[in-house]
Amino acid sequence: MAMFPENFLWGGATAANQCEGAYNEGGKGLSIQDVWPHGMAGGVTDAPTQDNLKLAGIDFYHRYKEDIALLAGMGFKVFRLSIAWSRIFPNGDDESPNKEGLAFYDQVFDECHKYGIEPLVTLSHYETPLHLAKQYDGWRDRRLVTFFARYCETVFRRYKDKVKYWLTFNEINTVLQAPFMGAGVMTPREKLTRQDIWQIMHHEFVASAEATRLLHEIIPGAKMGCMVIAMPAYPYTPDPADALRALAIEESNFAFTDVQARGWYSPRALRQMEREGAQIVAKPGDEHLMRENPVDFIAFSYYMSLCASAHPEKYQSGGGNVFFGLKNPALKTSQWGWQIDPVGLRSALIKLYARYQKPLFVVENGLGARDTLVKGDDGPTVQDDYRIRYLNDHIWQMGLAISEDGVEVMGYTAWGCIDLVSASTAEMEKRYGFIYVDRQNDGSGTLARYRKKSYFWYRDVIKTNGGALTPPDEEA
Ligand code: BGP
Repeated sequence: MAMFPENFLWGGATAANQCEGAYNEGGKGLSIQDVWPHGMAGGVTDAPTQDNLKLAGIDFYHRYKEDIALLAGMGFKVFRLSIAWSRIFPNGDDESPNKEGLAFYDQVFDECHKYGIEPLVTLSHYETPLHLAKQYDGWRDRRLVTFFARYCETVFRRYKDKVKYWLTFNEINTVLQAPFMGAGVMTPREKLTRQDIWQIMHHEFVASAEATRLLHEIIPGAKMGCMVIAMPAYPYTPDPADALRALAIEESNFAFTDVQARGWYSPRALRQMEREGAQIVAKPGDEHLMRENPVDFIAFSYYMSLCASAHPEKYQSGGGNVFFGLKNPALKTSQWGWQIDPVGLRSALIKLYARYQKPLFVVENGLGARDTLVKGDDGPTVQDDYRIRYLNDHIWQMGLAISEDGVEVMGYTAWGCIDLVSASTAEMEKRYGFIYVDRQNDGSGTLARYRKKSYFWYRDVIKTNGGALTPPDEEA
């Protein structure tokens, strides 16, 4: 059965702060990631510190040619990467852009096109310029809308012949749990009121609409996507109260896509604000701008589903990145406790498409695992059958959503297609790649790249447009 349309965009995804390194080269300013060495597990430092693996990343900044050639070797049609805002505007609020930063991405995009790879660019992937975080408390301040628009306009004009697919904010819904990571807000989460959170969201929504407006004006035919963490929530038991709890979790996620895909807050979100005593401070024209400029497609990351109950204290909790639910006894977990649920991807696709009928794009999915380098016929490699199984089963379910459920999916970019520094734990040894990078948690390693078994597997999947996938093995 042909599961995938002919022009399906197969590829992989990265983010600047997790792979580029060169944190202080080429005129780049500091981003919040440069002073956040241990991710969700730790705090912010005064200045960059040696233990921060992101400062050097995997040195993509200097090795992008080799890396893109390796990705091209798998037949990539699309490569998702982010522009580090602080490479273009070192402080975020500068009047004019940094030429060296602009030139760097020109080279990267040219290199992609050399192999017929379309770049898919995230404008803001957890890397708010540090100055904006310190000086303005990040997206709490309305002025960031102006700074972001200036940045967007600059990169749209510069790359108008090179980039057709764009995303505004990576996993915009993380702002609920992690406003520092998601929105560069320095005020600790516990000190923020619900009013603050709604206001931060509103600023990002306005900025997203303005970015979409600018994109359509500057690059006719280009497509803008929003990007959320999709996480289907299952009721822990058939108790209707549990079902309602699960529904509430999903609705709080839809609150983001509702605004970005439809243009305004849903009646449910407006009621919730009212209940919480929150009143968004909007400018005249915000509503019009947002209603007139919804995104063209909906992109999302999918790693796991979660379970919900009206009585969570009765059950064990499960692991997760930013959102945590209850442990689902029907599922296995990754080495980091993330629940592995390929069918959940199909259900996320069905739900999002039913709600919006806009094209979807799976822009992150993958298994973070510890890999062991072994001797292969062709040099060092990793026998990562566990990763192949994970990806195979997820992609299979995505195929079913397309072929059986009629969902329109533009493409699939496997997360961390080349090993990089993890976002939540800031470590190197949580690896997602088809390509192994010799860098360890203590910072040691040669940075050499080696192709894993999954590299050749994914190459076949792409070459056969999904024909090389195998039906999920119930026993595996
Ligand atoms: C998403 C982020 C990515 C990425 C991925 C995997 O939440 O958008 O940046 O890293 O999760 O998470 P982690 O790196 O924590 O394993």
